[in-house]
Amino acid sequence: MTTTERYNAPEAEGRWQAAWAAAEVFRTENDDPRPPYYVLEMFPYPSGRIHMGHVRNYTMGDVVARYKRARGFNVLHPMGWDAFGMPAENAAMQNKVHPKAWTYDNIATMRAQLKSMGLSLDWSREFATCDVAYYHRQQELFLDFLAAGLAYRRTSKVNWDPVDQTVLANEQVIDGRGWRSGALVEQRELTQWFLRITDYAEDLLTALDGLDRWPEKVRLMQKNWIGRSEGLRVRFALTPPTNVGTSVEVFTTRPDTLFGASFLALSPDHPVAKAAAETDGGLAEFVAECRRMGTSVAVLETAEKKGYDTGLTVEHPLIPGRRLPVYVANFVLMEYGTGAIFGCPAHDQRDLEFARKYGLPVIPVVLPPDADAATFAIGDEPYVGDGRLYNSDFLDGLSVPEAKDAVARRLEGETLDGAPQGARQVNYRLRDWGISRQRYWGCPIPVIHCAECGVVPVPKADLPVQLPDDIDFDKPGNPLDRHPTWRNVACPQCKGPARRETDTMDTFVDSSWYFARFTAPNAATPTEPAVADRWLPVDQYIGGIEHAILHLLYSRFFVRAMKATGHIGLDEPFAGLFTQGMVVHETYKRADGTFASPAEIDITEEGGERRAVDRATGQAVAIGSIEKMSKSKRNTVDPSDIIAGYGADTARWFMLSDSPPERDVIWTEDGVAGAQRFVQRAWRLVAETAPKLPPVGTAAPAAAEGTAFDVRKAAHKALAAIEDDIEQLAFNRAVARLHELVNVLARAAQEPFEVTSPLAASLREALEMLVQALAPMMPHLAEECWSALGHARLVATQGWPTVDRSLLLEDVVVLPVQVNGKRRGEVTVRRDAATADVEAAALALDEVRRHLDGRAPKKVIVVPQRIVNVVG
Ligand code: ANZ
Ligand code: ZN
Repeated sequence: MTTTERYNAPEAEGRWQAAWAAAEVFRTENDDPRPPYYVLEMFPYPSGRIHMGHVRNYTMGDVVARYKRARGFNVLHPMGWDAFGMPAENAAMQNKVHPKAWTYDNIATMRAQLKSMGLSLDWSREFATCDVAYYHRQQELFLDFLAAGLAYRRTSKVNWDPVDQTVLANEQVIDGRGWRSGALVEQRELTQWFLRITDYAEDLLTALDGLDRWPEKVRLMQKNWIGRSEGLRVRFALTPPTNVGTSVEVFTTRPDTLFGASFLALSPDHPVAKAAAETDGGLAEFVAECRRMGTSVAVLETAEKKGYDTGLTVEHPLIPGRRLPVYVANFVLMEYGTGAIFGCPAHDQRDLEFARKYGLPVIPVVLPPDADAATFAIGDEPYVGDGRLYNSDFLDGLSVPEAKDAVARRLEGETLDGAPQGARQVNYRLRDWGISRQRYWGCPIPVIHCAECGVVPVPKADLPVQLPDDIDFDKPGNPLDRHPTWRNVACPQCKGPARRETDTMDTFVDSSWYFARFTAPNAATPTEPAVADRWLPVDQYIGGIEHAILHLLYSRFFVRAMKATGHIGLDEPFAGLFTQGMVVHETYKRADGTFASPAEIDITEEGGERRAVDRATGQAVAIGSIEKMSKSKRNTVDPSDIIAGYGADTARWFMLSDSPPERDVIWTEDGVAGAQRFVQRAWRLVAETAPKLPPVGTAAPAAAEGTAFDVRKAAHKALAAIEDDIEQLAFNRAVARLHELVNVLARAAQEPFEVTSPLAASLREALEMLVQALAPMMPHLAEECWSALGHARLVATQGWPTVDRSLLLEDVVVLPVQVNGKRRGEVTVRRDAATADVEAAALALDEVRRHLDGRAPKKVIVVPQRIVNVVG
């Protein structure tokens, strides 16, 4: 027996990566006639180094890409960099390095790391969103959106991060603090650029139903984010009319509770509140206090409900002579509905808190199913369930939906100031997308402000508006604002002195269309529409659940806006979406409370108990909970260390093997060692068996028997199952089947056999199938094995083997045998056995012979694969 050398992964991997690159195996042509398949992983932010989350994400995508390529698709699998954003500026401020240099250096490092993973990417399509060539086309898109009315400018209250000195989106404010700086967020009035995503609110919502290859969870999150609600606008007459207006309009989703109304509440920013504050110092003070507190949803939900009685009153629209007090309240948002509400304390939590605080009436009007109208009362909790209306005049006895409809119909018929008093309305929680950022490292918004002409778009011929390189970060704030020459320009229209817009775009804009740009990365327009339409939607998009809302929603909006402006012909960017779980690891804590990294400790195991010590000091270290890998917990493992030590295939295999891809995977040393053992085991099997096999191209025996047959069956069965597994992204199941197959083949290969034997030919077929099935997951090992099996061409260019379905059937069947209609025994025969053989086997049974009393049967009827009937 030959002794085989251990597989030297680090050496072999570099060699195969070079071979793939030289053969340009992963380069994709747009005019390739094969059917297109687009697989994409969310592109990385170039933070400095790749982490295990990247390894997991990109390994999954790569398995799909390699598999689909083998299945005959023209696969697009590109990579790029989400390269604008704050960290580059922070690095500039802290380390005096230019954001551009910092970013491109990081990209170079991370590109090399990704290449060391052996990903089957078309690197010729690579770009970074900070490349001038990319943001040039983004500026073109912006101008088209502007011309189409999809981009506009207005003043709005913004969340201002006083530390980062920038505007934050609502979702970047977490518990009232900036998501990055952690600073308490302030409210400011600023003129901002917006994209009109709300135009598509209904479409973005209803189209979710068609995204049947998206996780249900993500669709639900998007649905809630869009937040559609059906309600009624109701106008209340101010009585007596005042100089601040004659009526106040509210938006309600519960018009059925109108008879339980006990007050009106206005947002501090409501025009009536503002007008009233002019003559009421106390109110002015209250409004100012609300401003300081902010309006992020989180703040509003946790803050104490507070109000100020304006002294104004309105008339109840359904109860003549009933007046309700008008408050200004801190929990009413100006940006939602009409910025005013009626409060029904019996059936709404906030209203109840408010009523208890200010001594307002609590009148229940919906009676729970089993409650008694005479005794039912509201305590600390409002009643928000279903029931029948009572205390409600013409609504009494109606169900909640019936009552809603009845109130709507009644108020639609009434008029106030010459207009209907009520109007049904659909409302969305979704707001237009504020894209202005007061930052340097982003895509400049291509407009010029002229005192004479107003906002003037930069003519397309003058694009790109390039970021200046000579900037200083000595002061906080936007360096573009302080730039002496960049900012001052001639107005494109009147040629007079004007100034550039110094806001740059939210980096979510950059990531909202990169998938389209990959289809024609060098086009002189944002897209080549026909090419984009051929590739898109992305067949399989893979990324983290943290992008379930914003990135995906913005991309869905962008594709619609690009369609409206002629850049693309479809509505949805991603047909299939998969959100992978996280990579988690144990944490280690020293006695002084600091965390130790896995590399700094040694673990020993005694009697099933694991102990950790600090390698440097020998001190005991506590083994803590398993958490997402993070720098702060120091429980990270550097992919480069693993790749340098064990090889990329081991890292890839481990990432695929341990847990279902949607769940978290626990990174352990043992797990990695196990993956490493499998690599060597598969290599030994192939390398030791290969010299005993007949040459490449030897057909497997069609009618094999014994071990030769078992080997063929095992391989074809495994392959068929792995096809399904990969189609369903159930990579861990595919891994388990490959383990099994290696076991079966390793056992078979131990039997003595001649090179001309059926077993030898069957083993060749089975080992080739094994290697081809391994190839999407461990591509380097697969190439090494493929070559050891005598192939001159790369396995990466091989078509997927064809499963012989007949081998998937169970090979034997058990047939009952009847004599004159009574079951007398059974025979076990090959499924494809000839009728005569089945007949002979049945007649050979002792029981059958006995019941025929030694005579020959009159007739034998064989129903193939079912039954044998003997007539005596
Ligand atoms: C009266 C009422 C009675 C309400 C009741 C609820 C329960 P969604 O489903 O999110 O659309 N509301 C309306 N505009 C508001 C604003 N700008 N700021 C704060 N709250 C506002 O919620 C709609 C409900 O939220 C509306 O229905 C209104 O309160 C409140 F038993 O009107 B309701
Ligand atoms: Zn001008």
